[in-house]
Amino acid sequence: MSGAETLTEESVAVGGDRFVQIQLDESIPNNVDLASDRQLLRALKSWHPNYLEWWQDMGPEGFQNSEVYLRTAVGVDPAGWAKFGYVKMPHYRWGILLAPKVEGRTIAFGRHKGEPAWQEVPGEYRALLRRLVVVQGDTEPASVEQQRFLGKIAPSLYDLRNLFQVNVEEGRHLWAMVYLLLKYFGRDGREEAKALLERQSGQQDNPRILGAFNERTPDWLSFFMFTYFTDRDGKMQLAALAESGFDPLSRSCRFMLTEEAHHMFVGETGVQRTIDATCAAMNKTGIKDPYDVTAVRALGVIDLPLLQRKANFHMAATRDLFGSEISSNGAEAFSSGLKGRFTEASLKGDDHVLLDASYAVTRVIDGKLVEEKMSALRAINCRLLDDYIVDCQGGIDRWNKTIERAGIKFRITQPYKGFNRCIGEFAGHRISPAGEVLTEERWHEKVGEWLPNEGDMKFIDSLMKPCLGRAQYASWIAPPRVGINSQPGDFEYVKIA
Ligand code: BYC
Repeated sequence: MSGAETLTEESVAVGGDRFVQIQLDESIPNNVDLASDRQLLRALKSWHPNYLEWWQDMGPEGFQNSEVYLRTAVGVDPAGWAKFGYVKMPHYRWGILLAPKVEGRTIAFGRHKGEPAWQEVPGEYRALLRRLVVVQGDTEPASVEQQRFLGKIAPSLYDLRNLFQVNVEEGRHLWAMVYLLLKYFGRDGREEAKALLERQSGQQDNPRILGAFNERTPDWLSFFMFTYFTDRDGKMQLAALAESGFDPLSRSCRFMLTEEAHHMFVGETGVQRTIDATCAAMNKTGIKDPYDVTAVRALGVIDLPLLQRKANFHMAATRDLFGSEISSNGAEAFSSGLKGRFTEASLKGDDHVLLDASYAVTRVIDGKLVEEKMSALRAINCRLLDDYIVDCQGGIDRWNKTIERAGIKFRITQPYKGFNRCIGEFAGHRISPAGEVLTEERWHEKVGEWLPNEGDMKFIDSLMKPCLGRAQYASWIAPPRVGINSQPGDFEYVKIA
């Protein structure tokens, strides 16, 4: 490689007078032979400073000079793909890692079923494929932007570290999609990669593409609900893209799923620990009635009905991320072999082409919920959503076990699929969590019981005070049962600078 194209030891301005030392080809953990791919290096060279600038401006506010105990993906060997150590976030080694190539892999579904998986972009599907990569990529920086103010109100150093772990890994997931854009989509890929750093969550003029990624994540309960429910959409979508006939996309997504598991763990255990603290405080003071909200809140913990309302909000917003239940885009993404169903390759019972297959979709017809047999192809989004709803239940069951064990009569449930939806079959209809179609008037009477109301948000806000001493936890959340990478209870997960 010529000196001009070597990206070692370069100082890059990242806005104002901030300089970050980068050694691009050496410091990026990768298994894509980056060092010998001149074109890709050149494209990354112009994108990377913009990424660092975005991270400084839109990433976690404060803490950029703090040493954080982070996991860094350094390879794809299941036995040792990551290493742990203290790192300042702007120096995190965001890498480009693809799951190992499966020799002889064929396309498992759609009209190209049985053909060899594509190693290059199939020309006839270029625009659709690029759109899928861009939508996936857009969600990653969006979530970092949504969470950027949470550090200042973290309930512990352990949680602060987990937040930053999720943030840097979402950053790496952006890299994974940018790699595909820069490597396979030429000039328009470079433009799309640039635009991924320009759209901003919640911004009026240039918002993020999908609705839920423009919502605020104003508090830690929202963060835990987001990482349990919305990162699980990430899991489902990545799993569907991991089935792709475009092999580089499949391999990227397969590796991203490895990291995604920790994000959902943060969500599940975050809610779990919130429930632990609530149940312990209620039992300690002898409060039996979970609806005695005034008494429960006076203990500095979050009442269970409020937890349910928060869960309702996040479940509905996340269900919208699956797109319309009946979608010609979805059908085309499947038929063209770009995006499969959940666990497509191992699904039994149909031909994976689905030209004659049907699928039951619930629709609202004349004010009633009616199940209709639709073309399975056009109902591909509906099916993924149904699979997602099943997948959500495991953690909810574990939360309920804790409540039950504490002897408190309360169950967290999933609201009906059509509750509070803005996209798809149920959009424009008022449907209760129990699945009744309501009048506008009735909805407004009841909505404060089903979704977080102003009083709820004020109360949560009042609890969001930083608690950043070693081994200390805010009143509303219990300590974790085990430390990250088996660290002891008083471990200093973040050395705050
Ligand atoms: N908000 O036929 P339709 C993650 C658009 S999360 C706004 O209904 P389609 C993560 C749609 O783009 C996973 N717009 O649906 C989690 C389309 O626009 P165009 C992210 C929406 O296209 C946590 C039009 O409406 N990955 O990784 O079959 C933290 C008609 O669309 C929405 C993916 O989503 C919405 N909610 O499916 C960090 C995978 N829904 O194209 C990360 C890639 C739809 O006509 N994306 N629209 O201008 C896809 O597979 C599909 O684009 C969708 C939509 C499933 C999103």
